[in-house]
Amino acid sequence: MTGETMTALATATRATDVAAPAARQKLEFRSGNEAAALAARDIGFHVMGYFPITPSTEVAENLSKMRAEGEHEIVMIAGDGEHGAAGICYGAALGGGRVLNATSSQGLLYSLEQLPVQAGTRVPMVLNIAARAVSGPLDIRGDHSDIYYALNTGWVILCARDPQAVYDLNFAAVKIGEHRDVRLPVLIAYDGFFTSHQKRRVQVFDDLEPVRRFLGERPPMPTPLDTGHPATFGPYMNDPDLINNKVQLSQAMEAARCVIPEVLAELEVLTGRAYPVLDAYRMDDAEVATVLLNSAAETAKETADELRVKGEKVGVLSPNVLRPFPADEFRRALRLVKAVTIGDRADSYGAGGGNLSLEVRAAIQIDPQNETQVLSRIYGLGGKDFYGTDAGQFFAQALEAARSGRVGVPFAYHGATAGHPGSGARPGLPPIPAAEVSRGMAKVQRDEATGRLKVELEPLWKMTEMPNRIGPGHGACPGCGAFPTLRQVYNAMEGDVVVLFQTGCAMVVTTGYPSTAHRINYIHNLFQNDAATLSGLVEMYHERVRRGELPQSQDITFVMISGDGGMDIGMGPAIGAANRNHRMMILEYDNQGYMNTGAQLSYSTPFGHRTSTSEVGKFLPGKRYHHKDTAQIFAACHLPYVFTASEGYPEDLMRKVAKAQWYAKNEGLVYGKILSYCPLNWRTADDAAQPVLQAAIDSCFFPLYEIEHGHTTLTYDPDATDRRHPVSDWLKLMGKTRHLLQPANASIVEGIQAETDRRWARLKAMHEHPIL
Ligand SMILES: Cc1ncc(C[n+]2csc(CCOP(=O)(O)OP(=O)(O)O)c2C)c(N)n1
Ligand code: SF4
Ligand SMILES: [Mg+2]
Repeated sequence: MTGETMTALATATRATDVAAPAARQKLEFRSGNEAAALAARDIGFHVMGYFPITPSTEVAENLSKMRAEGEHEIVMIAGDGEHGAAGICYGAALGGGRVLNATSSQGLLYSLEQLPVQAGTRVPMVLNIAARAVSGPLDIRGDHSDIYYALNTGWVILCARDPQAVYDLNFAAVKIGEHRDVRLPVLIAYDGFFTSHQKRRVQVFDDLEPVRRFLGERPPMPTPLDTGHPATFGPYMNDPDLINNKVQLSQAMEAARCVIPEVLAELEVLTGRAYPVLDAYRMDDAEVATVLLNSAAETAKETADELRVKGEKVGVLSPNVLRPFPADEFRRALRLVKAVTIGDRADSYGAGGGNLSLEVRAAIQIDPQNETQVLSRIYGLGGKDFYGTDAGQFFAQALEAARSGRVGVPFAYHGATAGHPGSGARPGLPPIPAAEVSRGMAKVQRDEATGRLKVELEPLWKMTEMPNRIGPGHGACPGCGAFPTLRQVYNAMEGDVVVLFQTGCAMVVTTGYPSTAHRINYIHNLFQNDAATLSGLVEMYHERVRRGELPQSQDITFVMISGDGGMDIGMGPAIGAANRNHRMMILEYDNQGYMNTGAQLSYSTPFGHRTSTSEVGKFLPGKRYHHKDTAQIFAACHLPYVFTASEGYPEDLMRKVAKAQWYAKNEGLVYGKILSYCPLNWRTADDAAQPVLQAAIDSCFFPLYEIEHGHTTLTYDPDATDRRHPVSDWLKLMGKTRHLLQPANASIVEGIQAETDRRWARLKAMHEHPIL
């Protein structure tokens, strides 16, 4: 190492151990998500509102595990979607306690409208973002397209480049947001997967006393819980006042500009780690620089070291604070820099650069002495790795600009490829013509006496000849019930079918680009809005047929396939579509959890069941409330047809699907809930679907019935066949419920039994009643 290199390293302002810390700490090996959860535990938030989404889900999962072991007392509330979760957080924060959330990507976008409300009413809380690409197309890996959407919301935004920073900055976030001059919510952005999942050494507080002193109590703020001082939170406000409200928000952000360095300095005393507002690495004498956010900056630092050894005067700038934007710091840092490449992990399409690039350019533009040449590059989208060689190219381009005094290409995408022009789509199975799958497996007739439909089904063995509208080769787990379910659904359907799959296992494992297992037209949209999407398509179809633009003979059936989770987050639009009674089917395969994201609780998860967000331990016995009765919710929309079914009863299921298709074509919206096996997360054997589903049905936990024009009919009655068993016979078959058989959890089993009996008795009464 040269003398120059050593000096430069010593003056680097990277977050490193800089002083003996005031708080005792211990070394752990943790990921960014674990670090966020540990920080939450150590801060002792009152409430967490959340909704699972990769890659931030582990924050809630880790906290659920810790809660089960009694390591914290945070009240954890799973929202019905991120919009709901953000609302939970806002309400809880208005209540005067400390509040936490964690999300990513579409989750942030789905909650986005809540963010300015919270900033505008000045209600602090902390939101961790494991940054991930925004749809579409759907990509679960990391870039910064989500956090850039939050730039204009009025939240303070801190950037955590590694798990240690995630841990440390959570403490800073609480204190900054609650400062009397700031009173703003704070977002901490760290890179999805690169930081959220990669384990690093993390110093964790071993003595919370100094931490408590650092944080202090949450200062009192106006709250609707103070009934002695009634106040109006969120009044209707027009001109001339709204602009003044925004001035105050702007002033709060300016105050944060002063408060943040103070808090970070206190944090440094506490932890021994420094977080300058703008992290400047080897910038003292740098003539060329690159500007990057978060983990990519750490990669570039290593490249800068290598270039320094070769005598190039290069450095790296990377903000630890994105809002308020450190414009002064950038101006100072770039004053003597001849050329800089600014990398954005998200584009601001049509603006000639991503937000970081635009803002740095704006910052230096007002400095008359600044002559820095700027190159804007978009890199690393959708989780594309950023290696030292990429950083090397950024430096090389800036070095060239510095030498020549001109920028050849001011704006470009870095790392995009032309693909394989002319190679065409990879051949898969050919599309399946309607005639090939219209073999009359189910004949539907209306019974004129009752007005109900009767279905005559071909024997099951004949069904095996039916070509499947889903090709083989999808990536589901062995034993997965989603695909036998879909096979049965398709077997009973005739003609052209257009499907919309909501996000979930069945979607993810069938459409990994550039392949698809779907041999018919398939759509995917965000599952918080899919029913609305399909309803739009249905209406366009009928209108174009009416106008003679499409042939009536085509006669398409429109089917939405959802998981039970999709019927949580997508419930509102589904009810909307049901109330409008579009001619379409909504079929839910219910595997009792959000399986695609790692088995978190859904509202359909039964009481007491273990999921990764309703953990089991000394202090938590699984999910705390009963499963949602989605079929009855849709029944209350007075649809022509509602049914429940299970892949374990194929004939019953196919009969109902045939009826459903008839109603969806002729009358309006149909909803069906189908119990579907998930060996991975039910913790059962791959080949045990039959006994487990049978036990769920025989215990009356999952009754099989249909509601035709408001008339309820049980299609299988375990009482009548003397097959009824207690729910415990079903619970003992699954790993996720085995804990319920311990004597300590007897009251939960009694609770499940009582609720099952109550719902069953109600259904039976409806079945027997001539009107219901
Ligand atoms: C707005 C938004 N929030 C969260 C997610 C993450 N997510 C993808 S699939 C899924 C769960 C789906 O559960 P379910 O509908 O039951 O289908 P399953 O995975 O069980 O088949 C979640 C939470 C997302 N894609 N978008
Ligand atoms: S996790 Fe469950 S639902 Fe998802 S593919 Fe595996 S078995 Fe099927
Ligand atoms: Mg599910």
